[in-house]
Formats: sequence, structure tokens, C-alpha cells
Amino acid sequence: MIRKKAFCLLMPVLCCIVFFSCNSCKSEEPEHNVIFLGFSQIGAESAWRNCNTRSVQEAAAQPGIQLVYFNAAQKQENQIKAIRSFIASQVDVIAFVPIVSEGWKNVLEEARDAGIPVLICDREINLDDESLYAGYLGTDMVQEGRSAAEYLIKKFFNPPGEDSIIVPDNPIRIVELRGTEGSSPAVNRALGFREVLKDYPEFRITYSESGDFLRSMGYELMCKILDDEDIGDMDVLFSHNDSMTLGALDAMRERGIRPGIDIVIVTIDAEQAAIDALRRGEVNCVVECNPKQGPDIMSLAFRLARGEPIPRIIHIKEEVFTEWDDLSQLPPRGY
Ligand code: GZL
Repeated sequence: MIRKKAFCLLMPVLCCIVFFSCNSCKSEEPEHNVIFLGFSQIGAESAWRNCNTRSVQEAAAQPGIQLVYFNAAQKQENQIKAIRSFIASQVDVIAFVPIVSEGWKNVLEEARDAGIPVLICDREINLDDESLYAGYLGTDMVQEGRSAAEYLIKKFFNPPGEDSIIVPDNPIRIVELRGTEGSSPAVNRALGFREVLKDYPEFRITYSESGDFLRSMGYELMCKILDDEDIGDMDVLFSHNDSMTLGALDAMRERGIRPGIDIVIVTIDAEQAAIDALRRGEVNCVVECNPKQGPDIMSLAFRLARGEPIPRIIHIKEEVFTEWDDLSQLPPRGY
């Protein structure tokens, strides 16, 4: 039975929260060995995100864990409310995906003052005082950006199976669809991409805009770009996630443009639809960003609940798939 006080605190968020009844969530009877994990998810903006959520919920459906899950519908203020409700309910561990990198100091100080360890998942945060969270589990997004650029260098200067390639006289014009402004995937993928290309003046990023990781925005932006005579002539699309890429492909097809042939397409996430487009030759390179982080989050939560230290940074393994790979044995992606 939820304590009356806690229930009043939680009322504003209960509509979105899957809440297991817990009096004081801290297990007062250790023999139960049940830990209460408060998890704040950012939303449902992409197939990647939905798979990430399923992975967490499925991994939490095991003995010993009571998951208190909150979906913030893409709003940082909802995440902060959720974290405060986790603190009020005295969960054992808090884990959350920070939608953007800034603005977490105060609420994480409140979690620290309440003695609740915090695990940062998927996206990173910028904090002067890194002691405010126990560790980060996610993917290396700077490397994801580097991998995208390394593919382009291979594509234009050293494609497998071809003797040589004539580098175009004019610059190789790149359009970039960025993720959510201020989010670590958008910042770090852009950083890694530029870090590699800075040594190749033949490439030029002629246009870059945020599509907020949304398919609808990928479509809208690509329509705008292709219909603009100044920026519409492009050689490469670098998109920070598959959802925006799929929208951009729709816009290209509507204009008779052959994606993967007329425009080289590099995308990140590796959801099934992007791998299928790679197999059809409509996409040239898919950089994996692994959303299946649930089991690792649970094992880290158990360690934190026992008061054990965890590594500061844990990067999850991921691959790069290109047009030159044999994809026949690739299992279904699950997202
Ligand atoms: C990256 C993750 C990003 C995905 C998008 O780890 O945060 O958010 O690349 C998702 O598909 O919306």
C-alpha cells in the first residue's frame, strides 16, 4: 500500500507511471532481497527507443527487481519530476536516460542527499561534479560518428573491388540530419564525424539541421533541402538515426532520386528497416547503436543496491554494416 504522503507526491505523474505498490520502497526486510529501481525513460520517438524500453522492462521482469517506470514524453521536466518521485518513494536505485546533457545538477544532488545511487543510461550528461552519479552505461557515440566518416573515406577513395576512384573535382557535399539538440548522441556523433573528416578537405558539410530523431522531421527536412536549389545538390546524407533516414528516403523517392545510388546514405542505429534498405541498396552504411541495454542495467542496479562500486563508463559492443558486407546471416534486429 503506497503511503498517503508518497501517493500525494506522485499524483501528478501517476497517469504515466507504471507504479508497483511500495510502502517505503527501500526493502525493510532484507530477506525479500527485492530492489526497487526507478527508471525514467525519455519517450517513444523511434524504433530504437521502443526497443530500449522493452529491453529494460523485460530484464526487470525477474525475481528481485520491482521496476518503477516513467515515460517522460520527450520532456526533461517530466524526467525531473519522476526522479523526485523516485526519491520521495525511497527507491533503492535510480536509472535514467537524460534526454539532453544539461540541467541535472539539482535533482542529482537531491538523490545524493537521499542516499540513492544513480545510473546514467544510453545518453550522457555534462556535470562538473561527476560524483553525483555512480556510472554511465551506453554506446560510444563519438565512435559512431567516426565510423560513419570512415565509411565515406573508403567509399570515395578506396572502395573494395575497384582499382581506383576518380575523386570528384568539386567538393563531396554532405547534408547532415542531426538528432535532438543538446543531446549527447547528436553532439558526439557530429563531433566524431568531423574529427575524421577534418583531414579530408574533399568533403564539405554543406547543410546541417536537427530533425529531433523523428521520421516525420527527416521527411520534412529532406523535402525542404531537395527543393532548395542552393543546398539540394548533395552527394551524401549523414543522418544521426534511422528514423530520420527513413523519412528522408521517402522524400527522395517522391522526387525520383535513387537513394544509395544518386545520394550516398549513412545512418546510425541499425533498426530492421535500415538493414532492409541496406540490403535493397537504398542505404550504403548502417552504424549500429545497440538499444538492448536492459540486462546490463539490471546487473548494475543489483550491484549499486548492495553498495558496490561500478565502472564509471561501460560502452556496449556494436558493429558497422556496409554495402560490401554479406548480410545473409544477420539475425532479425528486434527493433
Ligand atoms: C542513442 C539514442 C538515440 C537513437 C535514436 O543512444 O539515445 O535516441 O540513436 C533515439 O534513435 O531516439
